[in-house]
Formats: sequence, C-alpha cells, structure tokens
Amino acid sequence: MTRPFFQRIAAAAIEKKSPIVLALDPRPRGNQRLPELAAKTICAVEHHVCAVKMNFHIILPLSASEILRINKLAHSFGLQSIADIKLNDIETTNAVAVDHLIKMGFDAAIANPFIGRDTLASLVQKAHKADAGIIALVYMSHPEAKEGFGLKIQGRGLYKMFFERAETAGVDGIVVGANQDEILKEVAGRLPVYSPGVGAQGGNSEQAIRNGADYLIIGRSIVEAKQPAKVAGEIQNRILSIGK
Ligand code: BMP
Repeated sequence: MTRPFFQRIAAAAIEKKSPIVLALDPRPRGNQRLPELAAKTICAVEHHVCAVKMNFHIILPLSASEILRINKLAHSFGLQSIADIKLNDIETTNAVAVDHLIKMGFDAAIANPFIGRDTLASLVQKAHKADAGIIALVYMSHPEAKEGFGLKIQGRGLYKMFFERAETAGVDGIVVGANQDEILKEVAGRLPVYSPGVGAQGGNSEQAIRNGADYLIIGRSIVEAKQPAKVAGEIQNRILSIGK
C-alpha cells in the first residue's frame, strides 16, 4: 500500500535534507517556453528541495499532459508535487477537481476551510482514498490576510476555526504565512505546517523554522534567481544550520 502523502513528503524532506517546497511559479521572458523553463528549474534545484508546488502560473496555461510530464520529472527525482489551486467550492466540484489533479500526477492539493467542516472532511476522504493529500489554508502570508483569516467572530479569530476544522477533517498539513510569527508559534506542532512568504514577501526562513514551520514554500527568490541552485542551496544550508 502507498504511504499517505504526509509521510511521503516527510520522507522526501529527510532524503533531500531539505524542508523547502519549491513554488514553481516561472514567468518566462523573451522566447523562453514555460514547460522547458519549469523542467529546467526542477532539474537545477532538485537536490535542495523535497517537493514542488504548482500554481496558476503552470496550471492555467499548460495542458494536462504537459503538467503530467512535469510531475513525472519531479517524481523521478523523489520529489512530491502539490497543486495550489486553493480549492473552495461545493463538494461535487471539489471532487471533480481532485480527480483531474490526481490524473495530472499531483500528490496533494491545497484547500480553503472556508468551505466548511463537512465539505472539507469529505474532500480529505476523497483525496485519501486515492493516496493524495489535502493541505488547508489557516492564515495566509500577505498583509491583507488579517482582513479574512484574522477576522474576529464572537471574539475568536477565524483562523482558529479554520485550524480546528482542518484538524477535525484530518488534513495532511496547514498553510500559515512565514511572516505570521505569533500565529505560527500558536498553531505549530499539531499538524505539519507549510509556510510561504519568505524572501520576496519579506519573511525570514530561519525565523519561520524557529517559530515552528515544518516546510518552507519558496518561489521567486529561487525561481527568478540568476543561479537558482546556488540560492536554494544557501537557504537549505541556513535552515540545516539551525539543527531543528
Ligand atoms: P514567493 O516565494 O515567490 O512569494 O511564492 C510564494 C508562493 O506561495 C506563491 O505560489 C503563492 O501563491 C503561494 N502562497 C503564498 O504566497 N501565501 C499564502 O499564504 C499561500 C500561498 O499558497
């Protein structure tokens, strides 16, 4: 039987000695072609990351077979692959989306607990039946996250409810912005925490790990660097030096 997603990515992080999830968000310049640029980036940094995360940069413009090819390449290096479409719909639509993502070779998808506890739980069950994982948003990294995830409802932060829903639904991990220091400290330790927002968005990798992040989602500072492998390796070494 295939191991669950949260175990596969944990094993990949140990194997690669890296908790970095590459946000594969390439923005081609000149005559660069997106599929080749994506493949080149994966080949360059595969030693320094445990997974890739693809967003609309890839999922909207490329065909299902082009995406499957990229996922196969990632898998050939022992990397897991996460679809970041922040699923946020009714149960049947979420289920259809998950079926398509799995056919494209993804191991996990990110979802928004705004859909409600039971809808999230049903999505998790659907994904788990197919050996795929679900990662739930709990508090995003951008400054306006406070206008949604930080809303107070009857005195309680919405993110706390999202965290509880995520935990009850049996998700494989949660997303909390790397720059949300206090919230990271508050929720860390119960579910694997994926933290975007370092580098280009101003967050600090080591600080996020110290605050309890298990995985760092990093895009532009690696993908758009002149030497992506060098930058990814430097971040990896800084994280390893913390010895967490
Ligand atoms: P970058 O390191 O270039 O800022 O990329 C971060 C990636 O993580 C992007 O793909 C973005 O859509 C995603 N992301 C985020 O930045 N903050 C969140 O709270 C959740 C995300 O999925």
